[in-house]
Amino acid sequence: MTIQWFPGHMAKAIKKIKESRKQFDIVTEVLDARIPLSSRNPVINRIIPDKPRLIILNKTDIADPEITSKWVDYYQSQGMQALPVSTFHSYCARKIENAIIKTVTEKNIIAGKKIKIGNHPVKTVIIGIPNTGKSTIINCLTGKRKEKVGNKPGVTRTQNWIFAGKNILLLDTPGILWPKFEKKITGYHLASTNSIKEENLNMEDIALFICKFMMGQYPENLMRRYAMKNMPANPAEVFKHICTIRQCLLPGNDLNYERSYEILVQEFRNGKLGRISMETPE
Ligand SMILES: Nc1nc2c(ncn2[C@@H]2O[C@H](COP(=O)(O)OP(=O)(O)OP(=O)(O)O)[C@@H](O)[C@H]2O)c(=O)[nH]1
Ligand SMILES: [Mg+2]
Repeated sequence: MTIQWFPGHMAKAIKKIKESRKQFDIVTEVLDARIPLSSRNPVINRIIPDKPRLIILNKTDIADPEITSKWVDYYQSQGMQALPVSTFHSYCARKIENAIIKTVTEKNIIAGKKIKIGNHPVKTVIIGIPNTGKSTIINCLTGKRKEKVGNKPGVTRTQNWIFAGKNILLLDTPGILWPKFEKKITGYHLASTNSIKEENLNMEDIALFICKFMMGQYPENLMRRYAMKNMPANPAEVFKHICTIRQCLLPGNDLNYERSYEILVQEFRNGKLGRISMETPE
């Protein structure tokens, strides 16, 4: 199955970001730390190629810590500031605030311009694919619950400027994807981590993808979560086992495989299977 999701509101959001790009000093790009390549939207580079960039790797609380630190090195080696965070940690706001100021001052020194933080606020757009935590980050920075957040893609629909203290102005934007994923696996990664609207997905297909990935890369986590003494020979056996231990039954006591697919996908997305990263830098 080929996965793709590019509704009209994303095309509109891209147009609006393009129109307002002169207004921001830097771009703060929020990635999902579990999939730092697949969650990077190539359109962003195309529409705002020339602004200093801060890469935030969010949701590190559910990503593999060793792999996350490799991703930080990877992006820094490409001349970008990369910051691993979890919005669930109390120091998140301070860390991001400092990184925004550092990005703008460092880049302005390089460009030979003088910048005095405090004279005028640093303006940054908070940009990224759906559901990476952009609005949650803005709420952390402002200390308010002003921006609507939700554990599904496509929550933010409008673009708003919001003050975070005196020094920083933030523009919240809707999550944006792009018209065609070059690699099929990108769609699977985005679907696994909940950045594609569910009505565009086949749950069995995604569950199978996650199951095979876990069997290959994190077998102990899968066995631990579902109390399996040995790894079953194939995904079908894993789902049968989940049905049995979670009592997923249909009337007449047939196994409810659909339910087991939902269980695996939801628990993977919520970090119940442990701290998992789906992509590693080459
Ligand atoms: N585990 C984990 N979940 C997070 C973190 N930050 C945000 N979330 C959750 O991710 C979900 C999406 O958060 P939002 O802030 O609405 O994401 P968004 O990027 O604004 O999403 P759109 O507006 O749909 O593009 C919510 O359920 C948040 O609670 C984090 O650091 N760790
Ligand atoms: Mg949002």
